[in-house]
Amino acid sequence: MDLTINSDRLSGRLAELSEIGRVGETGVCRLALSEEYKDGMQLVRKWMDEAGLETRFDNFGNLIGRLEGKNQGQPAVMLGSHIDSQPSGGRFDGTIGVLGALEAVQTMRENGIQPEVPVEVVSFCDEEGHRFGVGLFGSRGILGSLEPGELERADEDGVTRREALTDFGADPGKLQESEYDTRKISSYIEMHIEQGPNLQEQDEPIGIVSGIAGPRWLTVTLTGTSGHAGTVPMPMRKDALTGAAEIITAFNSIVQTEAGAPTVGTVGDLKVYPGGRSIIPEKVEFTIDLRDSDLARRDEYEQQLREAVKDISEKHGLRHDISDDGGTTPKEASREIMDIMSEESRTMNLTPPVLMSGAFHDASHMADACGMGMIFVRSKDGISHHPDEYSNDEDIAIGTELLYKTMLRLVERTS
Ligand code: HGY
Ligand code: MN
Ligand code: MN
Repeated sequence: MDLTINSDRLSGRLAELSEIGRVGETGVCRLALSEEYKDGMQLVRKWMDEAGLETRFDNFGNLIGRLEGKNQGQPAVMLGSHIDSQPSGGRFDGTIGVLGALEAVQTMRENGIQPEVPVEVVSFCDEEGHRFGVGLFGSRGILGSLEPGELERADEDGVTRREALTDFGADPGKLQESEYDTRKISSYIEMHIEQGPNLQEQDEPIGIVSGIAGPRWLTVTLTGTSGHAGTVPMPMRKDALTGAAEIITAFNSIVQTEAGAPTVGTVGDLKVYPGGRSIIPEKVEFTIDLRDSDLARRDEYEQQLREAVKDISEKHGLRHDISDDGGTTPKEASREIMDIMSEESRTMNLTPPVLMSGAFHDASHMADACGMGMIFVRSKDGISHHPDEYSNDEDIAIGTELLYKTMLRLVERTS
């Protein structure tokens, strides 16, 4: 395919960024605001500077590169994603969106095209939410959508987000200075790996996203009575882990109530206290990740889960607590941006399939501020959040070419 973007430069940068925080041959651990994250952001900033963007870090730990348009003061077209990763993540999740966005803007400049309106490339801080337990921090931050107490959330070493932001060089006392007047953003587009099997099954390099499922995050804590595993008779036990096991099995059934629905439920982390082969578990803490494209169905399933926690806890004589870790509601992509992506795809002799995103993205929150569009790039075997995550250079280049063409259509219009 004839490409306008420089695919060698793009794949070279992706390979170089993948070395920062590399784990094993192909994995990445670049947790938000970690040293690896800082190194990665500095490298991306260097490339943004080389591309002629005006760069800055904001107080949420976001990196923003800006190119002025012919018409000062016009709302900007924003392109972005993230370079923070899961602890045993892959090297494509988020990074292709940041580097693809930079490649699109750099190509526009190198072709002597000055946009009518400003363009911003953003590498959002802590999309994944692993280190402090809640994600989409940087994109929620610029929109003024943080929950109370988020800066006090601590990682497993007890370092708070506030301390980590300060170490990063941000000023968590001045977050408001980094918030956007959303009238200053006209649209947001993001390229991301699909992280699912659909494009591979349809043998398509890219897809156009119609919407993003909304995750609901909870933490369930069950407390019973510890005791000697050899001496406490079964009828007398208040075993927190037995209760947790029953609740998790119930949750797994609840989310599969409606055959064919895209609802998914995951318990990804579970801690047992005090822990030990010969000790009856006193306390268990586990995470809930419940996602759906239909908010009413998700709310119904959440209610059923809450009832199951209550009933099963009573059955086992356990105290229970369910803490709210937030999430997002399901979001729709802009029809107008989807149509532009389809039109531009046809100039590339492509007809990308339209599909939902089960994964959330920074686009989930940007959709609250402006028209949002996403381009998916094929994931090998649908693997993600794993070192075996893989997308090939050619598919990434095709996705970036469409991102470039879509951006050109959006930046030529003044509002
Ligand atoms: O979990 C997610 O959906 C995202 O990839 N962090
Ligand atoms: Mn991601
Ligand atoms: Mn991810």
